[in-house]
Amino acid sequence: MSGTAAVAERIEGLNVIAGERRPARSGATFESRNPARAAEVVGVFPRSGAEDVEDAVRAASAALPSWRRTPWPARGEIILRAAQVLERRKEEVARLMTREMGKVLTEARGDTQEAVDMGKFIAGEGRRAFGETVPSELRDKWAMTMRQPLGVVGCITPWNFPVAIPSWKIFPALMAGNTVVFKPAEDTPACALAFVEALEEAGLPAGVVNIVFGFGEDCGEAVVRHPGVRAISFTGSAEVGRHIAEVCGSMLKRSSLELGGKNAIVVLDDADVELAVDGALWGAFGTSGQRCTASSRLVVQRGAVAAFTAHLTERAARLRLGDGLVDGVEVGPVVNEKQLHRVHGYTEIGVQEGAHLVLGGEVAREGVLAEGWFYRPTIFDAVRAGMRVAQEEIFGPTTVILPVESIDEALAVANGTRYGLSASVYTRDVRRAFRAVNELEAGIVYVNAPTIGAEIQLPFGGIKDTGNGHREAGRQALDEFSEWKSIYIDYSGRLQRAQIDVE
Ligand code: UN1
Repeated sequence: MSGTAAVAERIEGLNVIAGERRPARSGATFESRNPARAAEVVGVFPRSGAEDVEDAVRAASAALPSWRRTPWPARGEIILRAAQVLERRKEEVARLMTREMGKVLTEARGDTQEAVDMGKFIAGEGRRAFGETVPSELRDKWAMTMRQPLGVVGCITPWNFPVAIPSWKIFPALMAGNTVVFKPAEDTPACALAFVEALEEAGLPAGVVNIVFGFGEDCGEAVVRHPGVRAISFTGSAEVGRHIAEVCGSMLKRSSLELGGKNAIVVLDDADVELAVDGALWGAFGTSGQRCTASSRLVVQRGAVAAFTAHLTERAARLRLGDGLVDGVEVGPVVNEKQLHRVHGYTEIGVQEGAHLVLGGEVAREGVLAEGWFYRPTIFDAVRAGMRVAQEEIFGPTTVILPVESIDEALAVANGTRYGLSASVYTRDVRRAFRAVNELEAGIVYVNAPTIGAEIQLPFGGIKDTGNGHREAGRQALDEFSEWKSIYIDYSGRLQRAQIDVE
């Protein structure tokens, strides 16, 4: 692989509505830029408004009757083919992703692979999608269930996993027989278009997935408020999620929300400290810390804290920053200038709160790094549980070390946030491991591995303010996008009254 990023073409993206390429009705556009070289425009996309969303919902509604009648296995075949297209185009999609949102190429390949995995996995539901058949209390009567689609669903996705997260939502939505209006993050429109192109190439009928590019306030909001959209699946900030839940609640519309995290790695004093350092390094600084699952808190028992902090700091200081397309680069930029300011703002907050800055804490400006939005891997130690840097989601390459005395204190500190997505424990003691697994308040728990790295065959999601009780991925993904229908078939030829004519 060559060491430098080739100058690539600029994409002229358009909405995909009813299978047609369309600009925004207003003619407005916006640019997507490469965060490693802010001057480079990756593409220009329509800045859609409510009228474009109206067109997209209309197209999705028109496509619904035929798509929901398409047999489940036939829908599954199309999803499987889309996964195969992404697999074939993996390198191209990954390079586009690195250019568009900055994660290093190996991670961009992983993101694309996660979508391939999701497609292959959920396509199999085309020949399962089990319902129940249960006994009836009456003679010559059957009782059973089947899944039914919701209708038109809105999928609103973030920039940090710009192919994987759309796949978690759109593949299962389609599998269950829904049609989709897709509003991807304004930072990653090109990746979203690549995902939709894979579906098109796989033979998805026109109008079944419609993509409207644009911003949350004028485009996302219109999707959420549209009465023709029966459900919203959203991944993003807690603030926006709360707003979506309120709007959907007032409209009696389903919303499934995957929001913030402040995920803790607990390192107990009997842990393999080197293994824990490996995990913390990957969990905190992978994707420049821009994962909902990032290991943004490191809760370390007193006996391990000196060695852990020293080794982690030494290793993090050596991480190579740069353009993720360049061989050997380990940490890419943050996604945009606003995030860069936000991350630095939290460094200032931590310093003011009296946390001890042991590494980083500044924008990286030397050489070509000055052309992009790079922030140095940042570590605070001697952090107390109540500090804002220990409570609020920073979504950047910043992690905090919280020293604790005992496993009781470790679990209390780990559980002491509003979020509950992912958590991990490092220990060699099976009793302590199982206790932590049982008591950590999180939707996902790891033992001797960091808080990132969920696989698509298990459900993904969190408790407390991380969400509103839904799960993505796994077989549970279908629950988000389907209703149960209960069916009674009486073949007795006479009126039988439930609860009354029983024997
Ligand atoms: C996210 O950050 O929103 O478990 C998704 C992980 C990835 C997915 C992260 N498989 O870290």
